[in-house]
Amino acid sequence: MSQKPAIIIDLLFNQDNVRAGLKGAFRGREVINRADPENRDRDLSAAHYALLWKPKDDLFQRATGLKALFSGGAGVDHVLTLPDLPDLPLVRFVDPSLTNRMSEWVVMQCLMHLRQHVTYSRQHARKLWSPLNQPEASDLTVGVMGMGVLGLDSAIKLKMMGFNVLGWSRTKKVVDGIETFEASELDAFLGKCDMLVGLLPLTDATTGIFNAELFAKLRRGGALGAPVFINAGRGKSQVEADIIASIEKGVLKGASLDVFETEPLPASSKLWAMDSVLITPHTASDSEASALFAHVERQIERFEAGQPLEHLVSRDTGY
Ligand code: NDP
Ligand code: OXD
Repeated sequence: MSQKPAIIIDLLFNQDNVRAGLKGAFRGREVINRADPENRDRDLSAAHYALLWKPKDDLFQRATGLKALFSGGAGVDHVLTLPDLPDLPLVRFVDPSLTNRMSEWVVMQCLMHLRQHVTYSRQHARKLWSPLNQPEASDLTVGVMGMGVLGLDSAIKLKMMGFNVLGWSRTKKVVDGIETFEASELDAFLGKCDMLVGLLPLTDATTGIFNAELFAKLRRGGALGAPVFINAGRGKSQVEADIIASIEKGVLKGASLDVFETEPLPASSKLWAMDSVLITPHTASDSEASALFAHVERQIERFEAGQPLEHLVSRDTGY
């Protein structure tokens, strides 16, 4: 049987995970992992597919026979801004393994703020036994900005935990038990939120959207005293100077941030030292290599069978 067209793997991921995931993946197909030294000068011109996350600069000059591209993550801002990006179908990563991990992170962050965990861990360090006022999840409203694959699942799981949940997205959604708002209803949505969760893709429209003006529109006087901001979408959607100033002024009570304007977050950032800020290193939801390869394999099978690709990115909306 002749080999199926080759796939290039150009992922700036942990290579132990990539190599382990590649064992048994893409059966009958030549796999060119660009991280392997023996592939450094390899001819890439016959490959039909490329799976990429922050690829090497020369990918598109050398891989001239590509028919479809696959993002190593759910977000595609890093692909759409690549120089020499060919005009090919681009599929992003959608998989329960990614969705579940993100919802775990979001629910955990909301609970950490609800249960005053930030203050308790400081008290712990000082051996201080000092119970605080304890509101219930149902006393708080969490608004999710971005009701796509990840935002919707997080919203449903937050609802299950007892929070009142609202959703905001570009186009109106209908979700049982969750009040939803479309883009033009942003102010009405913000005015009801005690916690704001960002799960937006990075596009022109969402760059810098989480700023002082937006934070000032969140509901005040809720069960936590002031609103909390939680972001795992993209760092360039937030204005970090405004997060810092809003916390200092009491406009925000605190924040949980997984993504940053510059990653890794520079040691000089004031965010590191803020008591009410929880920081994770862009790990809210990692792409699991074996799940990613299985997803890409499924999409390639569809493509080669003449069926439409799923989870296609729109060049018009940028996500
Ligand atoms: P989706 O494309 O499924 O959802 C995006 C959502 O954002 C949609 O509801 C969309 O609205 C909404 N949206 C986009 N632009 C606007 C806008 N201008 N105004 C209002 N709403 C808007 O993406 P996912 O849920 O799969 O992923 C979301 C993002 O999460 C990714 O793009 C990535 O940046 C980030 N991410 C972060 C990870 C991490 O570890 N920190 C891991 C994985 C992803 P509509 O429904 O109307 O189209
Ligand atoms: C993604 C990410 O977009 O991990 O999947 O940020």
